Amino acid sequence: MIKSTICDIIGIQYPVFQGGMAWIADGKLAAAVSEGGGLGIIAAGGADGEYVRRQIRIARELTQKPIGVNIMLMSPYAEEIAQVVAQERVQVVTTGAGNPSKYMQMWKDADVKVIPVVASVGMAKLMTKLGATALIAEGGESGGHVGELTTMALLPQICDATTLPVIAAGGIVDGRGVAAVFMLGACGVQMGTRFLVAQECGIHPEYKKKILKASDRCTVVTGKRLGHPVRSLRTQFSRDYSKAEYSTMSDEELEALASGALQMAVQSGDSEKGCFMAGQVAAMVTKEQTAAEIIREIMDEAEPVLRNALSFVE
Ligand code: TUI
Repeated sequence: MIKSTICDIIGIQYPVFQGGMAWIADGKLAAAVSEGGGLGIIAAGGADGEYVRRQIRIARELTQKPIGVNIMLMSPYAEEIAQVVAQERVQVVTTGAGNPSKYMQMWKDADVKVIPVVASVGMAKLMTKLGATALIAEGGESGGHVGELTTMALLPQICDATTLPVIAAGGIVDGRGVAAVFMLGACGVQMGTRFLVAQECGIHPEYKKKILKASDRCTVVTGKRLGHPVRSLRTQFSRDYSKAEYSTMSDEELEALASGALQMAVQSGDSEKGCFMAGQVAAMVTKEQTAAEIIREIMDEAEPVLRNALSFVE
């Protein structure tokens, strides 16, 4: 049985977070992950505060265990969602794609544990100073909005820069990944791509099919020109978008091409116009399982890998 400090801090059984995937991670998925012993996280994505409040209540109908909310800080609704999180006294808030400094005091006053995603050492130091509970170090292997550094390079640097517990994200899909990031100093993992095919994940079946059929080089990063690099599956959409990025198309037109593309993938599975966000490990996701089975399986796999690590020591 693998346990770590983050389990005691949050009150969860296994040190596994489900990534806050925009338009995907709803109250139902989050509740299934929390019931399975991990931390289920509702993604606010580009939705408003009332959507998030509804999802929190849906999750709470399904589980009494701790849940989290992820706020994508580039969202125009970030401020109202930050308040919903405090009002609803959600146990954990995670943040992404920005700097959550201005909300930290409000969350701490409401007893909400703050676990920001950091993609740089500078942000890790700032969040430590401002009283975060833990940090998520997310490498660019992940799906969705990506930072520059890989998990292998970022994680030990974040661990050296903070006294807080660090959860690793980006490129983790099985027990080997869990064991590897524990060796680099993490005390927990966050996975997104693996949970895309959880039975409780309500994305369009075509999205799940694409993940299950993915191969090693099937993801690509687009969006660098506008400063929001996003990793997604190679599809007609990603090819069209890449082409447009290197054309004379205006930034506004480019923005319009991407807007709504993730929702299109999630809700209609449309590979012409949809952006199917996924991490580099998509090829290693080979079967649909319940969230609880996914968590148990990776934990069961990690244990012998960690035990065997000693065999390398004379
Ligand atoms: O946020 C994510 N992943 C996401 S958000 C998202 S929704 C979206 N839709 C369209 C365009 C863009 C996004 C899809 N995937 N991951 C967490 C993450 N946070 N990765 C990197 C960062 C990050 C980056 C910069 C965190 C902090 C940061 O600080 C910036 C600063 O102000 O210094």
